[in-house]
Amino acid sequence: MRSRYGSNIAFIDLWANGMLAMTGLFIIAFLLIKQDNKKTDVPEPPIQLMAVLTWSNEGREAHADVDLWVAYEESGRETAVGFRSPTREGIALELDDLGARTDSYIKGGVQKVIPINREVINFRRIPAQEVTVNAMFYYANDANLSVTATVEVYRLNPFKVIYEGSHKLVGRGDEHTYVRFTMNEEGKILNMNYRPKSIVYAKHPASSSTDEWPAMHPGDDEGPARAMNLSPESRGY
Ligand SMILES: [Ca+2]
Repeated sequence: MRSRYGSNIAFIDLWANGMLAMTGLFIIAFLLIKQDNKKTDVPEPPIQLMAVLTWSNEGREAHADVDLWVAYEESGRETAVGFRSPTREGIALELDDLGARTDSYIKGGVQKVIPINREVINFRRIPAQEVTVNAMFYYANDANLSVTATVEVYRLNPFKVIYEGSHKLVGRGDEHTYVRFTMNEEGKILNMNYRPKSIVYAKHPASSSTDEWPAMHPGDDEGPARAMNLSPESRGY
């Protein structure tokens, strides 16, 4: 009996130690799995919103220069992002596409054109108040040319098409409001409308800071059109 009792104690000790070892291995394996999962987590995208302008790359429209503009209000102050003020507070124009002129290159002595007319403004954050998205027909060799320009606005996390639409810009200097929208911090649309609101020709709402739209000079009270110097020569035409 005694020896049988002693043998049971030894067995229980062995079993308990085995279970302890198994539990330890399980915890280590679990931690390793968790660490591995961390490595494969999808990082938060650096871009929250994206506004995209495209226009035709065929015929005379291919040579037109159209500009994408975004304006937003925060704390009673309006700021705009476009070719004259390409980076503001985490919102940036990627490239001022001048039409075929921007995309030409020489290969083997022959001029080639990349068939893309596209401007993108990326938002690394969501402005607290209303965002306006406009396009303006800046320049074309033919003063009577009309250009159909398409604007798309995307939220990236999670992905959602906020707006997509086309409009015919009639002649140089024609500006059109595609969409105005307000989002909360989570990216939910709170309000959306299509009422026209000029960014290019708007009066400057603030007084003097050169850091505000449209990077005007102190004392200049004639609005962005003058500050932008809309003459074609200013951009090398
Ligand atoms: Ca442009």
